[in-house]
Amino acid sequence: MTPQETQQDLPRDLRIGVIGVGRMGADHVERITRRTKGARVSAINDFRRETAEQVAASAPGARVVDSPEELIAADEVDAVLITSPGQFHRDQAIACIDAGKPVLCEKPLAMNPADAYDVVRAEHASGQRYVSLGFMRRFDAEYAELKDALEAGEVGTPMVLNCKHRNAEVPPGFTDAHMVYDSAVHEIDAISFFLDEPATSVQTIIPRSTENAPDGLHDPMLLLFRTASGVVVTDELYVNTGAGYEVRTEVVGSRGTATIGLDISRVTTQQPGGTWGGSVPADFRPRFVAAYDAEVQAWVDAIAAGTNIAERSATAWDGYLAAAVCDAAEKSLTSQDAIEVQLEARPA
Ligand code: ISE
Repeated sequence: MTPQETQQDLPRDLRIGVIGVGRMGADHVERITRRTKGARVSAINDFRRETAEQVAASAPGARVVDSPEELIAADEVDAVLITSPGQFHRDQAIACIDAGKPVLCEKPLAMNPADAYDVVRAEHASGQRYVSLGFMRRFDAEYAELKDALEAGEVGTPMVLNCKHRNAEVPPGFTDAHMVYDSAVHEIDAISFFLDEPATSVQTIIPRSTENAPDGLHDPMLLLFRTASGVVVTDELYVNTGAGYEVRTEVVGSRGTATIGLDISRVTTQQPGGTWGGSVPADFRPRFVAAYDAEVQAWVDAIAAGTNIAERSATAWDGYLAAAVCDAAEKSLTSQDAIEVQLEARPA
């Protein structure tokens, strides 16, 4: 065998183009460059060119390109990771489908159900599966364990799901719509993931707000969901605690309960004065780093295996379901009434 033939037979790294390298995108570039096997970053785009150049400097071989369209079309891009703001996801995901390139799109798939449904239809019309959606919690070890326990019937029939989602702080400009489409969207997907059925109605309940919240933000906020089989889900969202990042899920079943996110290992009970304390992660990146790593690796492996979408990954349809539930939650913000989720038919 000549050296040339050996070279050709070696599996080539998947060349990933990353659109949007703010906080999350830069994190993904670092992950792909240092920890993901069988992949490298080949192109980067950000509307702030200087940011793109800074991040590209840390990824050997990555070229900065001028626009998302140019990145998606580039020959040296085999697959695309979208981490731009949510309002651009529809067009960028559809451009990837049109270019025949697998795409991992960060959540949300879109900022309204109509846009999300457009992505579902475009993928369906292409006759291929291209779109993975970045609901990384599906790849978290505790989430996976709870899912397996539910499937094995360990707590019997689920009746109630209690969720908590607390951030130390959120970026400037965060609105009630972001609380729904950016934060609660994770629990909305978790409902489908854990229960194998989406929420069919949602009611928003607004208590008095924290003084840490910027003017006009309803923080905290409670969401009450129902599913077709009769499960009730509560979600307490509080995104300006000033403390740390806490994500908990408790399932109340007919034969027992199961809780994840307690982080007992971090809790100390022997502090002076008998206080019960401990520490929580600063934000979602340290808390879910292993989940993000596993999600991106599973995506790269699925593309290498020719399936494009990892088995546990959320799909465009999951993104559409989440957007439809977010839409009902947003409508409920004004009236605080329970709003039914409106769904289009799933393309057959
Ligand atoms: C953020 O965008 C995320 O996706 C985090 O996982 C979530 O916890 C946070 O609330 C969002 O703002």
